[in-house]
Amino acid sequence: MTAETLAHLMEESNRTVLLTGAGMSTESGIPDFRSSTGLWQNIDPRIVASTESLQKNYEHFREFYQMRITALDNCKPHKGHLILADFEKRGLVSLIATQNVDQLHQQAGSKNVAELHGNIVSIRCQKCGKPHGKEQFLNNSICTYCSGKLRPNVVLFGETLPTEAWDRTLHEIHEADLVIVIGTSLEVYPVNQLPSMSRGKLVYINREQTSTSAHYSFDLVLEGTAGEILTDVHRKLGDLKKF
Ligand code: BV8
Repeated sequence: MTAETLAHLMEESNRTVLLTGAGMSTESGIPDFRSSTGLWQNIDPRIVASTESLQKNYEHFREFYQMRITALDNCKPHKGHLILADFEKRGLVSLIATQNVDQLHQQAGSKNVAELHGNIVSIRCQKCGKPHGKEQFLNNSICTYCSGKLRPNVVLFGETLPTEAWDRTLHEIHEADLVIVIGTSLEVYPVNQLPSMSRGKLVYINREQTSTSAHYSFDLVLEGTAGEILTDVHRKLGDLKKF
């Protein structure tokens, strides 16, 4: 019933925006942050993923991101990512605003992706901002130009979000008549303000119930994994649109 309901909502919508989080990537082998198997169960994000850690704890910071960047080499988009790219191709999705830093949406073929928290696959110098290669970060190099510290282009706790991605997302959410939130606990500000900015229908897809769904008045909540739910919706759309 609920997958079919979502298929109908998507078919009727003129502009659908997706908001994804780490739960969209766990089926690709990338751990999330706050579920029982999440990264923050054993690591304090303030020690490894904040502006303070970059300044005062650089070795810890660098080790944490070297581990995450290396782990990405064995991860690829799963069926759910490929289905979202197919939805975009068929004009059913206009933007994916993601908190994910792994670029799996783009690897799956999605073109309109706003990286609200940046990514860990590109590197820059913290001091002069010049781009550097991933290998230079992985082998503990310093900036070629100013000897500054190298860091991934990820938005750390305490950093502002990229203006272009944020503004584009705000505009799209404002115009959307359907916003589908997939695999995020909505704990992180300011992304967690986005669903309440939607004037359209609001749908939540998550593996488990979180306190979140109580906060937001979702029109529809689908409990289960992104992969299985998106597969069901894709099948139902096929029945509807004969595509
Ligand atoms: C800013 C980069 C202002 C790191 C990330 C006190 C109160 C409120 C706010 C604050 C506060 N103190 C500080 C703040 C602000 C802070 C913040 O919100 N902190 C929170 C945590 C308390 N925010 C910031 O600092 C932001 N910047 O506010 O700037 C400013 C203004 C002027 C000048 C300077 C600054 C920056 C936030 C960005 C931080 N960076 N990532 C990295 O990734 O390495 S956040 C990090 O959390 C990731 O990006 C991640 O994507 C994001 C959100 O997490 P989720 O994606 O939701 O993941 P989570 O594990 O939580 O949930 C996944 C869900 O999926 C689970 O429910 C799980 O059950 C489900 N799931 C799992 N598998 C599946 C599934 N569902 C379906 N299918 C599955 N297969």
